[in-house]
Amino acid sequence: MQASHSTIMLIKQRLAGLMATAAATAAKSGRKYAQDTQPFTVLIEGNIGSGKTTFLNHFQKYENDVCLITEPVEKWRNVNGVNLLAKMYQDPKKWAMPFQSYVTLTMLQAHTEPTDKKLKIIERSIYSSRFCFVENMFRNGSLELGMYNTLQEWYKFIEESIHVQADLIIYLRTSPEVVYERMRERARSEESCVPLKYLQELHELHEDWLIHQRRPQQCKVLVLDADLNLENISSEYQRSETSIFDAISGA
Ligand code: DCM
Ligand code: MG
Repeated sequence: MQASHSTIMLIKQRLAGLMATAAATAAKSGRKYAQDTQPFTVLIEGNIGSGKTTFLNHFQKYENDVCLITEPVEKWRNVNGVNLLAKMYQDPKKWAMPFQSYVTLTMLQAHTEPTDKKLKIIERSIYSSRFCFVENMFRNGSLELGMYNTLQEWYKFIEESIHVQADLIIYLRTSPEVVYERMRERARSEESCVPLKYLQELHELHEDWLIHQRRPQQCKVLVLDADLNLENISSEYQRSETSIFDAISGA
């Protein structure tokens, strides 16, 4: 009980600290926090098990020129000894809110982390949290209206005061049935309770945002067929590499 409360307080304090710095910077200069600090940035989006981490690993060979930021799952699994990812799946009504607050903090750290590389590739973003995961958690009752509204107020404030660089989104598009099988094969212990229905809902929200454009659009979207297995996906990887390098040279 004590540990839960102090973890939630710690997350709130850290997020508030970052926001205070951002607000002070924006107010003083009329500019957003982290503005003009970021290189050409690619966001890798897709359902759970769509192959985002594998995709990022493909770019390891360019590590001298590319800043690769994998999704901070390890941070979510260990917030000073507390596994927030597991708690969120075990007791979503209690833990979805602190979990998504912490995801927001860690994604902002990824978006604003300085680098001298000329390309940054990030696994997921604050946008997929907002448009897909948080939306879904509200719809399925894990987030109450007051919690959801609080997160929306944070997103609004972040939008006004923090620069989130996004030059290209690569959408690893999959079928829910395919990623369900992959998720079960990967067998991440926290996800053992995730049903196919959850992946279908997340799929529809990704489609609404990245295909049907029912959400604000951040930048150009490149859609890859990520149902393909590892042996057959190399031509899709090649296509994305070409798009990234073309976009950078045209930028
Ligand atoms: N996740 C979540 N909310 C977010 C981002 C991620 O609930 N805003 C969850 C989904 C997965 C895990 O975190 O269980 C990340 O795994 P993956 O990278 O395979 O999608
Ligand atoms: Mg991953």
